[in-house]
Amino acid sequence: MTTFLAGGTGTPKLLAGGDDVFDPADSVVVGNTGDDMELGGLLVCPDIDTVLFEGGGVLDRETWWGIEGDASVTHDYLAELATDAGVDPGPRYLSDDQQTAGRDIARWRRFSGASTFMFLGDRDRAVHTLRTGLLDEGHSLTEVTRRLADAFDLEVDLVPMSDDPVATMIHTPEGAIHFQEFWVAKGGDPEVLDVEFRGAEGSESEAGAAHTATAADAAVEAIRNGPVVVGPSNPVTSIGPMLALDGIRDVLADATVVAVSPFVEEQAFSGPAPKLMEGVGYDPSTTGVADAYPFVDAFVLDDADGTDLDRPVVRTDTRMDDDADAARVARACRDALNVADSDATECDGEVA
Ligand code: FO1
Repeated sequence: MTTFLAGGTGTPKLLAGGDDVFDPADSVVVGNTGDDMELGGLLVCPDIDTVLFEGGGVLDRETWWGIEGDASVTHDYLAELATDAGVDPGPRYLSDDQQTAGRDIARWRRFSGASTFMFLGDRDRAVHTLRTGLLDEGHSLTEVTRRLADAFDLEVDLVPMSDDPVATMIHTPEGAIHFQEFWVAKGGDPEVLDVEFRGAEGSESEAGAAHTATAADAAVEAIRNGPVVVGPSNPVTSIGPMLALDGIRDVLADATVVAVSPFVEEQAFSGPAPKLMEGVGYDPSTTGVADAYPFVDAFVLDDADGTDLDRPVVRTDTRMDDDADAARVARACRDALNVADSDATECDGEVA
């Protein structure tokens, strides 16, 4: 069995092309839920859904979120009505009292349904409606995610990192904002002073939580049964929320883990990783990734990445533009797992 830690687009891309290397039927994917938000009463889980939709063959592969060719009837009409009603598209946070009232899992990331700053396609919205309905009936996010995975005929076992709320909050000079406001509404522009995983142990607002978030049992068990592959996801907001959970950090320390750097030395492939890493005090580079991942036993780096690390390295071309690229990176991950297991020192060169 292999366990993947997934968030953003890095690990989902690796999974999509790596199915000949890592048998999906023998893989567990632990999804980040720090990006999740409640919009108009619906729980949206972007990082879970990217894996769900990709595995179900319906992912919009232009954006790596949402459903390909999804209709936008509801979104368009809502935006039109809101404009006519003079309603700003938002993000429109509910009041502080409402942030911690109602369903627990949506704490600290509740936006009113009048917010149209995020696009929700019609079929995508149906997924959130079903998910939220089942949660309200008393099922855990793990149970609901597995039910949705059945509906999409997923081969992998997809589980969330936690059944409790953990909200990724970006601290900026203007105050703390939810990750989706930082990324979607503000295009990743604000200065990042810090990143908080609200609800996890040690977070600023932990005292206001119903209880401190714990890792989902299924996630802990999957990591314990590893080995574990961390794809080239953003270490801060895609993987960081998982590392903020004691249960996950503890089992990762004992597991065989390999990670793909999302950098080529100081150059990130895409997204806000450099700014976020600097914001939390890591060098925005492969060196910083290694510092953020003390539990990793071997790394996969790009051929052009000459970073000297204190752990074994396998090199390949880590750019993933298509499934063939992803298959190559998956093979390098498999080789890195072998290197980690055999405790070799360094294995350079193109991976077969
Ligand atoms: N990203 C955008 O840039 N704009 C959007 O309107 C948007 C809507 C959206 C709706 C559902 C969903 O699951 C994801 C969505 N995303 C959107 C992607 C998302 O903001 C991030 O890319 C992830 O949270 C990072 O993994």
